[in-house]
Amino acid sequence: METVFKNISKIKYEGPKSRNPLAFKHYNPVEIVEDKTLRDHLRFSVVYWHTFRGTGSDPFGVGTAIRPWDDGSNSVANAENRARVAFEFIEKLGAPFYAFHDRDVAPEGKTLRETNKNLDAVVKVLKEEQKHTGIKLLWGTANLFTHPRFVHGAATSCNADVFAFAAAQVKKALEVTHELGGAGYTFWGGREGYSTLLNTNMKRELDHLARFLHLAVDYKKQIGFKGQFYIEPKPKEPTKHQYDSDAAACLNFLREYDLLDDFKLNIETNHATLAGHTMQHELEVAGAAGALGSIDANTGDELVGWDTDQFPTSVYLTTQTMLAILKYGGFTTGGLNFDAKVRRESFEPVDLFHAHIGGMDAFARGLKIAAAIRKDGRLAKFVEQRYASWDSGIGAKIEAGKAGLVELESYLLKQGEAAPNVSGRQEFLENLINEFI
Ligand code: XLS
Ligand code: NI
Ligand code: NI
Repeated sequence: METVFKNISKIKYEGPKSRNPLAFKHYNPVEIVEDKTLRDHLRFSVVYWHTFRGTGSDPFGVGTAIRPWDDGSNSVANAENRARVAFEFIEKLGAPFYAFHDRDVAPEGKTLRETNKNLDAVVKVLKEEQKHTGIKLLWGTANLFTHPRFVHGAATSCNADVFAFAAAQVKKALEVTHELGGAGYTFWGGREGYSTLLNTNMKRELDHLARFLHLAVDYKKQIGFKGQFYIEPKPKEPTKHQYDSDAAACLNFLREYDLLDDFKLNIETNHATLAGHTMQHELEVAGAAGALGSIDANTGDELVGWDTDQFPTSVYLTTQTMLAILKYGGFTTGGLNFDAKVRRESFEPVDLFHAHIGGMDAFARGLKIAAAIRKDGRLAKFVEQRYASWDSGIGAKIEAGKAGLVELESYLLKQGEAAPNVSGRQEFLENLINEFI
């Protein structure tokens, strides 16, 4: 089947000298870095929601995107056709994975039963397309935020029926993800948060959210779904305060409710910056807790303080991201999922290719640069030496739990003063990184 993108052939690697906008300059999927192919390191994934359902609408204007294959209707036939087009796109791009919400791929019906039937029809097409293209599902998820029933949230709604509806929806989404061999399943909080505390019982809402996730874990085991569960932190939008506001908040919540063993985090770049953190920070918090699962790769605008979901193009950012990923042993179930959308002004289908090619090339460069920094070893050595006082003597004793306050006091009484500090050398290290970029 070849229809929509007939003027675009499979995107090939042509090397850094190529001037072909529809070729990779840096992403050579079979190239080996640190004993693994780029394809296996980066595990690129295309998102269904932005790339095949995004219209380019914003609060001030209607959609602008030209998508000749989409008849604009809510019919199942249109959804099935769209799914075939999506796979044609992903295959030509050469991304090994995709991700979707239940409602991206199939229209909502009048009743839950009808909605599930619509989903089954499209899942049949997805399954066929996965089979003949070899493209796999990175993760599935349920849209628990668009429909007006979710106005007060889903798992944290004040309306118990809405909790039940969301639970039924997740049940179905888990079955479908399982059927499609998904490597994971993501819970992004949607409207799990509040607009005002005046009408909110926060404790009760958090208890309900935990109950909801426990139900999902139970059902996952019941159906034998082996994929990884993720929570995706985000601090605001759509609600004023989202409960899963950042990696630390998510980890604390998971720990408090005894869910830590069953979840990892899916860290999104633009969510990290909205939370007032860097991506590097969020990856480090997740990684240090052994919970770094997957990445929603995008970027925000430096001047617009909102979730603009732009394609990542900064090599500095991708280098930092890949340094963290390599440090924590690389992706296992996760990958680099482009939760990003083309700008409203980029309304032609070919823009979808430019956007993804750019993101993939930026990450290929980030990976190669990160690997070179690691091979060089100076950065790691610097950090190691910075903590040398902990490797022996009093430091080693403290770390081993063998020194109490009494001993520390007598140590210092003998020393008289702490050993002198050494410069943190931030500028030196920044220059070092730039040697490789
Ligand atoms: C929204 C989130 C969402 C999740 C999937 O900001 O990024 O797209 O990734 O529900
Ligand atoms: Ni996301
Ligand atoms: Ni987002």
